[in-house]
Amino acid sequence: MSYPNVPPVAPLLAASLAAMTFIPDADAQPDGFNYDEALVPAYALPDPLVSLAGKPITNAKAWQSHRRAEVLGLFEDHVFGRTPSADIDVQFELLEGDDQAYDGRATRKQVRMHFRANDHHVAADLLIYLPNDAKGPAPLFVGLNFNGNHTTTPDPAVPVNQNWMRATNRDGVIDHRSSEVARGTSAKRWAIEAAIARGYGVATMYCGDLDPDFDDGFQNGIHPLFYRDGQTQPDAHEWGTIGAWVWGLSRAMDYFETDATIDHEHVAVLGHSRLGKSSLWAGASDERIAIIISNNSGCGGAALARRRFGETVQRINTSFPHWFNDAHQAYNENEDALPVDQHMLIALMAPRPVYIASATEDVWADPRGEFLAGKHAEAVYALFGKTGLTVEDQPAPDTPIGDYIGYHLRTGKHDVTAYDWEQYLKFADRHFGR
Ligand code: GTR
Repeated sequence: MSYPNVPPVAPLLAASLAAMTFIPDADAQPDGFNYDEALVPAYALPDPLVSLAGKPITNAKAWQSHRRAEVLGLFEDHVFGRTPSADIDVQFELLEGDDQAYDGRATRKQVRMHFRANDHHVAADLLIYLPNDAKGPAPLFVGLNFNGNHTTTPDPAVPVNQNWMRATNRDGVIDHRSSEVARGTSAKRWAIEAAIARGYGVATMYCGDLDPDFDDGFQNGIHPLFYRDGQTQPDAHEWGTIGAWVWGLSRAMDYFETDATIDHEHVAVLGHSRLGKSSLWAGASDERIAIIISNNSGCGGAALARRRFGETVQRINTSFPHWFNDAHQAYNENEDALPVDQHMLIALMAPRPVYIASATEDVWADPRGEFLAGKHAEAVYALFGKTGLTVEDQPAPDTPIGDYIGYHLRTGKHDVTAYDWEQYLKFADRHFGR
């Protein structure tokens, strides 16, 4: 696979300078943003239960047959972008498999997904572990990863991903290219052994296989596969990078449907931070996903945009102009004009179970705004006779709550921890009847 517009490999000197000055994206709580609850502006949220024509939506049938599509369309047009329709040839190639992974407790499969159109070819590798003591097809957690499949596990059979990496000059990545040193560096974020022990499979894929996480005008990754004759970049309402990542998750869902060892009706999608925004968008756009988990997803994810607490729409569109569609730029410092807010993204999961997780030190992501998005989505769950969070106020740290909308505020930083996974496993056990 080759990416024509990947930035050139920088000289070593520049690399070591960058290493000294590198500030992790997600740990920053930049100055000039509001972190004071008392300074949150007054705002009015759009009502998920009033149609564009002004009609009240009073039952599940009206939501499912009409209003849901309207809300989904608003997120497509104004936030994440529309996925163009195009004829893409998709093929799955089993690269290898081994039933002795994790000391014989799991079976590993590595599946290469090939995407071809317009003389372009892009491949994305799906790494799957399934429990060996499963009584039948295994339910599964699937999630995108930030730095390559080889970083999610110490398993030496997973090849080092050769594609461009956003993070650089740390954790075995030099000049945006990974190495053997990176193996297992994100393993703490992937509770593969805990999941296997409880009868779940885990599947993951590197988001940069689908679209490298930088703003190159959409010349690399899967976007060019979808261009019409003469088109050189997505139209204003078409998708950005998050849309491409989510398209890849749906192709993974297609694969699961072909694999008899996977219970494709019991798949939970999980994502952290930008990949948590992606797991929510995946759950909204692909109703085959049975449980949706947003870990510290923040602005553009679970956090209400109108609160302008921590990261704002303008800031995210400036730092990451490629994540959303071009039309989303119109809402920079103009959140009140958005025809949606993120409670409506949560509502698009209904009636499926959704879990929103925050962390006490992750104020950039607005933990309270993440909770409130769940709160304001409850009205849609109620149409289905389902209870949501079950509480009125944001719970104390480390107190998981919720029925169909799960929530916790973990003590600590912007991260995915064993504690977070423990709550997701319990939530899945409960909703999958295990
Ligand atoms: C930050 C960004 C957040 C979040 C985070 C991450 O820089 O502002 O919205 O997406 O990166 O993905 O780690």
